[in-house]
Amino acid sequence: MTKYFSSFAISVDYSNGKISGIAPIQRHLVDLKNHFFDRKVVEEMLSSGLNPLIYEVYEAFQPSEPGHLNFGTTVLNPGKIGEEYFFTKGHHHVRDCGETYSFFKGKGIFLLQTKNGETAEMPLEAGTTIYVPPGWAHRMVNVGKEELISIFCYDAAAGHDYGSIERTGFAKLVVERKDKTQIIGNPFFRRSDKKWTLGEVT
Ligand code: S6P
Ligand code: ZN
Repeated sequence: MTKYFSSFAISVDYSNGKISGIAPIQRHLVDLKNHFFDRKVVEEMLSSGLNPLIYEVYEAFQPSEPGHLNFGTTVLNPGKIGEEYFFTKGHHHVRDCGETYSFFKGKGIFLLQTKNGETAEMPLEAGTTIYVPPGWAHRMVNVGKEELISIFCYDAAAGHDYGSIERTGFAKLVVERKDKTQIIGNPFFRRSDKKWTLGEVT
């Protein structure tokens, strides 16, 4: 017999992405130390006690079974580590499913890639809605001066695979060079054994 759960409403503050009654998951630099390209800057910052808050996720979790949806907001702060703009870790879903993101504040780049090596990038601003099809890893990058804020929604049974991205990296990096935002190839993509240093970016 189908088990029905109660409906409910949440209140999102569209000025800052906070959802009342939900404690955010916080990701600081230390949580992304294996994701940023310039490991030397990461190590210098952490060893001198600098551990900025990169982003927060306010998520209304449902039972992780088919039929339910998880939804919430992501608030990605502005900033850079070396030349590379702040970003979310990025992940595949364990059980392939689609996901939507609707952006209502800030400016960014959305990065997608499949395990077969296909990639896609999309510019983000208030009003942009992204559809992430099943099979595509996804990451957002904040290239603006204010928070990049979005609402997401995905299958509650999807699960998250962060390990694949941690091992391979993203195929594309988003950096500021010569006062310009640039999307460049990651020369160490799929080279998790390699010690990254910024001087080696080509
Ligand atoms: C979950 C959905 C978002 C992200 C959030 C942070 O499938 O994509 O809730 O969790 O945007 O990104 P990440 O890569 O750290 O989970
Ligand atoms: Zn996702």
